[in-house]
Amino acid sequence: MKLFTISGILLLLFSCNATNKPTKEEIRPNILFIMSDDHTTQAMSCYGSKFIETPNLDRISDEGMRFDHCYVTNSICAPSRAAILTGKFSHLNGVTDNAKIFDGTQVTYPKLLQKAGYQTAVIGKWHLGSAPTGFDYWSVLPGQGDYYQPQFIEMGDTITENGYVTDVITDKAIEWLSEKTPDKPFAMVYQHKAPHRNWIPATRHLGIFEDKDFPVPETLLDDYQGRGSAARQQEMEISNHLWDAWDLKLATRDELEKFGENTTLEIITDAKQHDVEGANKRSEDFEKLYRVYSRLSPEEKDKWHSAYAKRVEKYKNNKPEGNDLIRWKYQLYMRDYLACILSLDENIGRIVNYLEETKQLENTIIVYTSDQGFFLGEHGWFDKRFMYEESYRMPLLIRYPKAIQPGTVSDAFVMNVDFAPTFLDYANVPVPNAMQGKSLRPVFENDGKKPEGWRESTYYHYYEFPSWHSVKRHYGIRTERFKLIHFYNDVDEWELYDMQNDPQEMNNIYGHPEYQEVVKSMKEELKNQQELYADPINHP
Ligand code: SGN
Ligand code: CA
Repeated sequence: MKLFTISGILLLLFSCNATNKPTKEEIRPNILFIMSDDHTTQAMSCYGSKFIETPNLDRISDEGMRFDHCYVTNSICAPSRAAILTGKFSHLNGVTDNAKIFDGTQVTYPKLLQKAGYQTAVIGKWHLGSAPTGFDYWSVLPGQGDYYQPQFIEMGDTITENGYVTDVITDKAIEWLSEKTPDKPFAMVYQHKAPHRNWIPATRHLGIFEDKDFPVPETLLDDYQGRGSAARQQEMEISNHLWDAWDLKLATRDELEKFGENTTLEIITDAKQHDVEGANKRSEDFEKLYRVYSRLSPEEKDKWHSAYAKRVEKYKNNKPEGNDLIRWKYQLYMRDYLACILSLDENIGRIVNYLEETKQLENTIIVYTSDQGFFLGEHGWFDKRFMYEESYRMPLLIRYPKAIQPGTVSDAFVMNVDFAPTFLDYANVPVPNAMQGKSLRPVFENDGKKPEGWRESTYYHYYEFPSWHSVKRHYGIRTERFKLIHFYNDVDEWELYDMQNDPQEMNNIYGHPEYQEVVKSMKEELKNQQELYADPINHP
């Protein structure tokens, strides 16, 4: 019988007074977990972005706590999501890479909350291969999902909605919030597709940054001297690995229409005469873009072409060369990526306002994060995967005035596996021993400062190789001062960075005689972390 589980008994003890009704103080908080896909701190004004204003995210930060050292355990989508749900590292939850299917019979925080009487829902991106478990209601995008006219799998049925994905996910989230019962607390997992590749903004933001030039990162033209083969051999360079049509939207209306009518494009037949491989890639590039383009309504197509006309014209008639081409591609990439952030921020404003209007704001823990960080041209890259800071660090904002001093900033080292224990802790549900993260309560209670006895390092392990973007397998630790990384599998290379003197991670100091002692103690700490998290990997 459910009531006689340990959590049930504890709940009865904690949540009832003599009249069997919870007192005001005993009311458990709602949890709104907001996660976007590939949104990095460099594109949030509360983290000092040089590129964009995000007023609605800033509000969560101003009224809550901003974490400056929140790290992902494995910088890629499905693994991060599985770690968040289970509170465990990839080797224990089974989702080491995006191709793995999440075993939904595992213990997750939504399941435990559901058992403890919470109403639970997941809306938006899911990307875990199996159907969601532990949710009273679920409506999720299949796989990566689509930006326009997105399909959802809603409680097992496939449906298509009209509109732009970020707006639609929010409409659905608000609808669920308005229909749930007021008698029980809720935990809603509200997850965006944006700003994931191929970075398509809402029609109202298409072209909004076309005349703007964003500051160029110092390391855009990085030549990877001072790093190892992993940095040199990846395939995520703005210069070489962005696709002209798919990523940069460099295709005319005529080309797209002909492609749709199965007319062979001249640019492809011409290319075939001297470069068959290049022509095939071009064809694949059009195919990918056409698949999303064909979802647009005629009005959306008009808006699309007027937004991109200028860049397409330049591409056809006045295409830059050499490093100018890299700088131009960087601008095109940034214009689309950042325009996706505008609707993301607007929609987060909508949901927070909804909670405020319905007087649920003060009793709701609001979390904003992203499944990992992302490169915005640093080291010449887009995408993530590496343990280098831009992709390793996650944004994390938490608003909960009952426990968190507004406007606080935390320098404590936290990880995505800490989220589940935190939610369970505040919901008065015992945290299972098997969860590897820690509740952030002591950090909140210490106004963000590192609490006594808090962890000194974060542990990381990335597995998806060989695969997309060719980032080699690696694991490592980060402490306040240093980062140690071991690339393994097809190589055996170590890297050490001094995060204080070399925050951009340009100089691998592993092997420098003056750092021998540091290496020794970092390896010791790495071993401790691997034992602590039971990651059985052997390293020399
Ligand atoms: C797609 C993207 C990749 C991206 C992965 C994983 N290619 O495969 O660039 O790294 O998703 O992203 S695309 O051409 O299909 O857009 S993740 O966020 O889901 O892990
Ligand atoms: Ca992602």
